[in-house]
Amino acid sequence: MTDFFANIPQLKYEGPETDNDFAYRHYNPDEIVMGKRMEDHLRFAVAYWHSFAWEGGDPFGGRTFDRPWYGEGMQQAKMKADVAFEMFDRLGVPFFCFHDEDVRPAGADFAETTRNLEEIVDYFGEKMESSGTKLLWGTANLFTHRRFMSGAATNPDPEVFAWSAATVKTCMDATHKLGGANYVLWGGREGYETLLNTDLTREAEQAGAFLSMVIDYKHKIGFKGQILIEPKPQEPSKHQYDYDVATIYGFLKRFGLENEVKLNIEQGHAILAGHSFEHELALAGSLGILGSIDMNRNDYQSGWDTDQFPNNVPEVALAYYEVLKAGGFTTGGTNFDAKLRRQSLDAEDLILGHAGGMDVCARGLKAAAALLEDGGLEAARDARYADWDKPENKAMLHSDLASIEARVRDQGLNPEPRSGRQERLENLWNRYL
Ligand code: XUL
Ligand code: CO
Repeated sequence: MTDFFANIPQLKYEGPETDNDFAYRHYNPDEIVMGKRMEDHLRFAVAYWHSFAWEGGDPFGGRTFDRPWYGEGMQQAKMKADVAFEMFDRLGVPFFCFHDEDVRPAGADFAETTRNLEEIVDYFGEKMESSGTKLLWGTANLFTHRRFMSGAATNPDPEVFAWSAATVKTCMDATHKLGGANYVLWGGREGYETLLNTDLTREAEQAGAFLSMVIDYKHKIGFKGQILIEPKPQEPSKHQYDYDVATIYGFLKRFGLENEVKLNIEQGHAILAGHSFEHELALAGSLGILGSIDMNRNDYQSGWDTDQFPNNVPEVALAYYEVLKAGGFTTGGTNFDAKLRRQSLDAEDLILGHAGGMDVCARGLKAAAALLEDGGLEAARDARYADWDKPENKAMLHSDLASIEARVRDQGLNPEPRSGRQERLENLWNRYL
């Protein structure tokens, strides 16, 4: 036991009327929503990097946090793990997620770095066993070290490709050993700073080959988890190849991998791509590649990936509506890819950031479920397209322009516009928020 969270109790559901800051007002793990426990719908995970590895820096200033585990040794890495698992327990979150870089010190060479990772994986294994906390996903950090400055799989230097492939193998081994439900690939520097020095054709071929090897390795080791790609349009690179859901789907089709890979969709990344979160989720749902979500929010004025905890119930409700409509999470879940503001220095800030985010998600989920159960939105949508179910209209999709022209003439078609009823549907939504 560390004393980092001393004086902070384990959080329980106390209902909306409680005045206890260290309690849930809406997140009630056992409450049944659409036939399933709330905990099993939301599948919350803590992101190790933001809560335990990030030091509060921004582009203009360094560390603001002061944590007893900061440093480069294995001792520090283990203390960090002790505190992390204490937080999972205080919050009652069922899952966590990590990059290799978040959890182990780098060694002098690849072999030592891998040994450090394996030692921490064993340490995690014991803690997961005794606490019941599970791994939502593992991933490799292929973006922080200077060797990745020109990309990982898409690097012009084949030795960096090799280093990256070897690193992903070790991180897949770690994830597999810990029973991870998914493995994530976020292409932080898979993109470019300038087209003047970039060969798009080669870089796409390298990325396709890399992903194929990841999938082959998954099958070779019998990893049953889902491989997920996380879209983001830019930052750190000026342009990232995994721009958004549609772009990744095109990439997967190009390399014949669309049945092997799903997506981990992040709120803030959707906004950076010029979409809404619900747009990205709806599109992934319709393409059958909605896997998991990174929940957070961006500051809409700054234009950066600010990774704040969610605090906007209507937005979150729209997102969970799409998740529920797609059938809910199977291997996926709600990972808080969210960090404190750099002035939030205290241990309790970490707890309260997550607790507030969990309550916001719980409210969003309940609103989404209520609207889905109401059925009004889906009924209105079905009614809008109902004429397409008539045989003569359905047949048109397999017809040809000349036959359709003949039909328009013969039947004297002259379509009358009909209302899209947007305000009525917005009012319907509002009843559930
Ligand atoms: C970066 C980001 C990553 C991925 C995992 O914007 O979202 O933390 O979630 O590498
Ligand atoms: Co993310």
